[in-house]
Amino acid sequence: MNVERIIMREISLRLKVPFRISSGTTFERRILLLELTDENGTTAWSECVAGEYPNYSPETIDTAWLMIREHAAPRVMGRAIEHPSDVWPLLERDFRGHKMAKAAVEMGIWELYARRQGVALAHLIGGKRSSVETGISIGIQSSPGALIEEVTARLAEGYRKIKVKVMPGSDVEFLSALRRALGPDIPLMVDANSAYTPADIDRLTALDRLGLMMIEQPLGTDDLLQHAHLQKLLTTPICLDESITGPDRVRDMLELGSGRIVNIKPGRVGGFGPSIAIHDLCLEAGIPIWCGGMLESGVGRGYNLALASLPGFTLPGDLSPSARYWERDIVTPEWTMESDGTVLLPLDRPGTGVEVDTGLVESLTSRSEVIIPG
Ligand code: OSB
Ligand code: MG
Repeated sequence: MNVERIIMREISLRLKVPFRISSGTTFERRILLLELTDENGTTAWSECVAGEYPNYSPETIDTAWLMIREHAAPRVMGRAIEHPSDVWPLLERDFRGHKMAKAAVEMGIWELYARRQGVALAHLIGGKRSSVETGISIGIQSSPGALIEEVTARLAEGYRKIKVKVMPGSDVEFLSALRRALGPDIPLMVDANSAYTPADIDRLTALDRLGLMMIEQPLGTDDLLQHAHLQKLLTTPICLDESITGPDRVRDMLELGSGRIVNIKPGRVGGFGPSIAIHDLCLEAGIPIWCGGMLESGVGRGYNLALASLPGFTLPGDLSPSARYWERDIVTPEWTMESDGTVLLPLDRPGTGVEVDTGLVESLTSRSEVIIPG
């Protein structure tokens, strides 16, 4: 296979409801899409998950745009690619960081390969499931009452896991009220996006008493050692998100005891190659995993859903249907959720199984650029 052209586009998509996490609020997503074409004219779309601001990761859509154009795309274009699993090593050699930029290119090549073979992306990577269990990630709310109302509505829709964003001041009081209102059995977890430090131990031990499924990324990205100290003090499993930038960080986590659950986001770790490596490591080590999200459009969502079909993904992912985010998604059909909180994988169709609404994308495009080999 030979990638002969990549078109980069930036589109803008307004969220139905602003999404607030400890480090900032997103109203509108600026999304970087790639359209890859091979020597036969087969095309595939992929999405870069880098955000508007460097508050989750050092990467932004603007750094990713530059790195894809100048480094990631030129490395893989105009050369024979035997198999998509060859792309991750190619992008890692003497090329540090920029995992989200690399992932957009790497994952696009998996999709392109699946489409030219006429197989489902989930099947290509060894997925075994035909549907995946879905949870929802709920942004920081204005009051405990508002949170209770929101969670009640979402449980009624069928979601299998409720993740609530927290930060100091919007945490213990909110979650205690939620537990009192909805009882000890609802599948509840929190995500701090690094909002705490070891000095917040009292808040963290208060959260520990609420019977949560896990506490996601309480401390800083680079604080694997501090997470290990914290995990020893807590009964609740720590789940790492930002800290896991690749398989090596999972090995560190295992050796140090920094956490007991891993959130895999293929965009964060550099694509499907490293995601599958992390999946295999965790399966071997008995570490439960689930697939996280980055408020993707239906394009990126298709990749996350395919990945979550691998056998190690035993916990519900942040894989909500299109209508949770957008008035109108850019794919057809849109992603929908069954009343039992599962999303069905369109395994009878090639690739992710959805098609991009190119007319809609064109109308949302604010800039585009064509990359050709050479
Ligand atoms: O930490 O998981 C996170 C969104 C943007 C940045 C970071 C995170 C999130 C989410 C949203 O939690 C999950 C989703 O896509 O629904
Ligand atoms: Mg997270």
